[in-house]
Parts: sequence; C-alpha cells; structure tokens
Amino acid sequence: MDLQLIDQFAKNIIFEAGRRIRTAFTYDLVVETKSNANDLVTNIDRETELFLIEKIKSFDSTHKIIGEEGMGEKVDSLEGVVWIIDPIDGTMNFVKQHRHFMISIGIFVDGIGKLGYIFDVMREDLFYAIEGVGAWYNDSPLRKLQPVKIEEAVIGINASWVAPNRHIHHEKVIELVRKVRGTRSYGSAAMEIAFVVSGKLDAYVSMRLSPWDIGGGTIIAKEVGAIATNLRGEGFDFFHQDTFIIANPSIHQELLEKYIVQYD
Ligand code: 2AM
Ligand code: CA
Ligand code: CA
Ligand code: CA
Repeated sequence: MDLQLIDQFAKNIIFEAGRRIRTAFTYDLVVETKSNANDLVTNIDRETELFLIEKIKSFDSTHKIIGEEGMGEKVDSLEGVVWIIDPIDGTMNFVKQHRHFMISIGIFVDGIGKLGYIFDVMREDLFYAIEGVGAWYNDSPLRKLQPVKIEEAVIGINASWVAPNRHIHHEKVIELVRKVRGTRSYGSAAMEIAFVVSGKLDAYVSMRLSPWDIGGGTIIAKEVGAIATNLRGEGFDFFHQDTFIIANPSIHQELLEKYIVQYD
C-alpha cells in the first residue's frame, strides 16, 4: 500500500473541500437540528461529506468511508482501508462564527491508524501525521510534547463541567480550574485536539464524542506522544460514542485520578 500516494490525494481533496466550503458563505445555508436543538447540521456539511466520498470512491472503490452525516454505505468493521471523516467539525461555529471549524479525517488500514488530518478551513492550517513517520503543522514538524505541570497547564474544557451534573464530580473540576494556568473552550473537538498535539493546549476533555470527532486527531496524537483515552482510561472504540480525554503524557493520569472523575 502506497501511503505517500494516499497522503497526497487526501491533502488534495481536503484543500479542495475547504475551498468549496469557503465559497458556500456567498449563498444561503440551510440549518437543521439533529438530536437536540443545539445539535446542528447544514446542507454544506452533507454536500462536503458527499464530495469527499465521491472523490475517495473514484480514487479507490475498495476504500470504505464512515462519515458523520451518514452519506456513505454502512461500514461495520475496520477491515481494509477505512476513512473516518467529519466534513465539518464545529458546525455551530461554522453557522454562527464563520470560523473555528475543521475538516477531520483519519485513515485506518486493518484497524491501525495510518494517516490523520485536521484542517482549519478558514485559516487554511493543516495538522497531519503519517504513522511511524511523524506529524506536521503545515510545513513544520511537530515535536514530541514536553512535560508540563498541572499548575502550568492550559486545558480545553467546557463551562458545563463546573456545574453540578450526573456524570462528573464537579467539585474536583472546580479545583482543577483553580489550579491550572488557564482554560479554553473552542467548540470544535478536532480543533482542540489539534491544539493539544501542537502544544497550544495541554489537555482537552469531552463528555461525549463520536469516532469522526477524534479519528484524525488520535493518529496525530500518537506521533507526538499525546495520550488519548476515554475517562475510564481505556482506548477509544471506533463504533460508539464515549467520553474523551487527550492530554500531554505528563498530566494524563493525574487528570483522570484527581480531577476528571466520573461517577460509577
Ligand atoms: P460537530 O460540530 O461535528 O457536530 C462541540 O459541539 C463539539 O462536540 C464539536 O466538535 C461537535 O462536532 C462535537 N459534538 C459531538 N456530539 C455532538 C452533539 N450531539 N451535539 C453537538 N456537538 C457534538
Ligand atoms: Ca454534528
Ligand atoms: Ca464533530
Ligand atoms: Ca460534523
């Protein structure tokens, strides 16, 4: 399998999809809701996913595609070459802010993450990795993450974590928020993961993510030594939603043991 060839092709269709999305702002978006009133999807999410699927299928019809908007065929195993794609990660940012949304793609071969991409569509910034070769931010190699102390860490966390809730011991989260150097919340999981792998954040946590939110990011994570698990410390299963944490390796365990503690 020629990974370099697939890598070049993947970058080409990501850049082309990005150009198409940027021109979409010149005409009307059709915004609908999915599981709840804040779970948005637009015609551009669907059109972008369809565009990517058609390109991938014409590149190699044996490649399988799992996409958030379900525009492809049903895929129930990671056998062969499987693309896990999120055409727009951060749809609410796309609709409301016209920035801070990503195209996220992970390419797996027989279940092993080989190529990962997170593309900031408006900034035209690409974070990507080739398994065992390295990771890059545009043309610059990403370095292995250097150790950081909790007191110096900047973490991506949503404000809802400090309110009483059914899932997490929120008093421990309050303690964490007081202890760290700062917190951020960007509204795009892929963007926050891209920031962790490039050292712009030291950790990011989420109550519930799906395979396409993290498929690309976890492949980049491995190359820089970031640790990605669910909040029980286990590897992510690519067919279900789950809790999620990605962190600098020096604080991952401490975050899970002391601060981000789930109820049983
Ligand atoms: P999305 O924009 O592709 O849906 C903040 O909402 C982050 O969580 C985004 O990365 C978003 O991805 C993701 N997310 C996952 N599940 C979601 C849901 N049910 N509703 C809204 N956002 C969701
Ligand atoms: Ca969505
Ligand atoms: Ca997403
Ligand atoms: Ca999406």
